Amino acid sequence: MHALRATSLTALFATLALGCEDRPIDTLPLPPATDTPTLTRSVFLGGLSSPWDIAFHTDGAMFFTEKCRGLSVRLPNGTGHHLFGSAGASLVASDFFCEGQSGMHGVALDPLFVSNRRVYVFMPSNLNASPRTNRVVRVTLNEGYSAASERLDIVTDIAFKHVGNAHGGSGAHSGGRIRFGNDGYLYIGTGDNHSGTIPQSPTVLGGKVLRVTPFGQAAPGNNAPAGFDPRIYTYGHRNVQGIARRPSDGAMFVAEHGPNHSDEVTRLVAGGNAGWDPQNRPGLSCADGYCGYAGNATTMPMTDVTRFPTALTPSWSNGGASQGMGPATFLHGDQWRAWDGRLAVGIMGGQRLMILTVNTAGTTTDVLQAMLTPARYRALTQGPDGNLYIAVDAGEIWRIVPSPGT
Ligand SMILES: [Ca+2]
Repeated sequence: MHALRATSLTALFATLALGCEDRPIDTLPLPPATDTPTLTRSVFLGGLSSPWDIAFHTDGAMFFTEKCRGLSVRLPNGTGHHLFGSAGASLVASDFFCEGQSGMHGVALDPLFVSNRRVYVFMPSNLNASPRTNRVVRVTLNEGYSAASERLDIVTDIAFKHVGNAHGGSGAHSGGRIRFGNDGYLYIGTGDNHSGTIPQSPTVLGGKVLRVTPFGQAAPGNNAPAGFDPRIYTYGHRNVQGIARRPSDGAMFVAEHGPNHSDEVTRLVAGGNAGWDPQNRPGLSCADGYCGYAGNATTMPMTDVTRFPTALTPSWSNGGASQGMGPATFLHGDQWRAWDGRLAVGIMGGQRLMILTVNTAGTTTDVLQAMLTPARYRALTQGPDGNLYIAVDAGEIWRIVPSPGT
């Protein structure tokens, strides 16, 4: 198991409003500065290789994925086990591989984990040789968290970028975050694979949010348009790497990073089109049929309301250069003080944490920047202790403890 390191420092925060030039800032008053939490950061787990996602059981067991290694668990007593994935795991997946951006990504615990011990991961597989696919795979753990068994692949046909093209190597834009909703269904974010036609395709499971039962069947009420795969909940996405469930009302939001502009947060509505359509069109002819990088926020928008007038309106767009928006989670509990109920969003290229206030209608009304240590923020998950756990690409999982401001 990885060595644990425990360093600590106090992080400072600024209430810097950012990036809201495309919408009026707020009807909600900003909280008094003294109600802003002070955050203390420590390195909870180090020595990891590209950690990608984090999930907790209520007993404090922390599951985490590493892109090329697979699924592991860290127990509250500090011991751990490599459960599923590469050689050395309790359950080896010989079809699992990592390539380019892809590898073992999202992890989620079954809502009934306490009784059924089921854990779900998102990963590429070569069981289908050409094209290879991304899958959502379920395994079952023993009581001691030391062994995984009973693999069941619940979704086997999520689009994977099998070969490179003019826009990047194979494995790009797989999406990969998975989260259960309050409704008990699993939400699966997928990516466009640098394909012009996938996001609006009614049948190819890339550039989508899927919503399925724990056995992978289409969830009732997905409201996909006629002719669509019934597992599709929303479509027209670029690369869904953040999914957040709002505890107060169960609303689901996604965070996506834009091509070279327009990172977006979007509240999901069943059957909705998020408006990304990077295919050739009159006046544009793009290498390999993908125009995702051929334009700007006007000519190749992340939400194209000219082509799709009823597209889902983003909750928030940064309105400028993309800074690599990735994971997102709602902070909840009194310990977060004025940030209770706000959406934390991790920025990878921009190497910071953003704190968004999202009203009940789903609109972002103010944006703060948390002045934490710069890093590529890959995963955000609140633990059962009420603290925020952050995976960063540099190979660490941080614990962020809020305390009253001064
Ligand atoms: Ca959009």
